[in-house]
Amino acid sequence: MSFIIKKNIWDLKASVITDEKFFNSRRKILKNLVKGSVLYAGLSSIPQSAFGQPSSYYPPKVNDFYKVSRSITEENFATTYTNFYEFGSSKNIWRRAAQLKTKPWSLTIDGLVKKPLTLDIDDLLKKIGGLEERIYRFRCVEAWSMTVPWAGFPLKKIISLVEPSSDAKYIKFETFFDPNVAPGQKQKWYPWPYQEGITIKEAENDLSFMATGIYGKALPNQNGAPLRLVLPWKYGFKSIKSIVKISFVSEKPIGLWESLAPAEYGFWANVNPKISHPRWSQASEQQLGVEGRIPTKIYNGYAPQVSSLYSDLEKNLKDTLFK
Ligand SMILES: Nc1nc2c(c(=O)[nH]1)N[C@H]1C(S)=C(S)[C@@H](COP(=O)(O)O)O[C@H]1N2
Ligand SMILES: [Mo]
Repeated sequence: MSFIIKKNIWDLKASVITDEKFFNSRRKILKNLVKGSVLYAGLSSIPQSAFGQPSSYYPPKVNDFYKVSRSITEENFATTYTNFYEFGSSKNIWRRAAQLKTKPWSLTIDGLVKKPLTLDIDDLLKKIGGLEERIYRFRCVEAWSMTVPWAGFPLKKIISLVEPSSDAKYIKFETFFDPNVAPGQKQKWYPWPYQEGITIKEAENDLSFMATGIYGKALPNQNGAPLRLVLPWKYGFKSIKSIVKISFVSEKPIGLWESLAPAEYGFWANVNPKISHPRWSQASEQQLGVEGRIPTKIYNGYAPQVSSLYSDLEKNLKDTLFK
């Protein structure tokens, strides 16, 4: 991201990728381990993971509808090559992100809703009920991509919890602000805290996902613990990390990147191989840990699920739709 990409994926050495068979057998092992620990827990208290969420949440049950025909990205790539500008502009911020305290973690859901809420993430997860796992493609605007199993719940569950009023048209999301923990936030030229927004219609789409985990475990901090958005048909910068506030609003929110460079990182940011970024092509992508490039698909391959959201826009605003 940023105005000039300082490091990019071509620096990464190609490496063996974890194929789905291997991933699934690892999952079985994990599942049995978790079952064992739940039995044991009957004697004392419920075991907690390092990230505070009960380990009995992971790995969650698989939602088979969301699978893909390409290989899962090796976990080590997805968790050590990350964009999280609060901790610096390089991809290698995972050690620094470990400083973030994610327990307790207060989340506020407010704005044009009948039932505003401020609660700890653990209490939110109790209200939500269960978690599920979905394998999604993920495409950064910088033209790298990955394929990862997210754990979490559909964003529309939050909508039904707070009951928005009819004048709520957009949802605005905000990341934490704590420059003592996140040194990137001392850089005053960024309009912190990181902010992003989508329409309520987009939020109601079944693909819109709130992630609390990845690879069958709670999210590591660098991937946006304890709660992040995942919108797999949009460029990655819309998938805001470490959320503390979700507001239902009537006006279109302006994201951090949009406010810095509106011609490069627009509101819709739907993946489109035909519309170049002003400084590079979006026609193809480099998968993390995989040699060679593959063609990028319209809406990142999710057109059947989301193109109806944009039928009006496609007629009227062809060029701005993807910016
Ligand atoms: N708060 C916050 N959220 C963020 C970012 C960020 O810098 N800060 N980077 C975005 C970008 S550009 C991408 S591509 C994805 C990367 O997610 P990942 O690091 O888990 O792959 O997070 C998005 N969410
Ligand atoms: Mo990105």
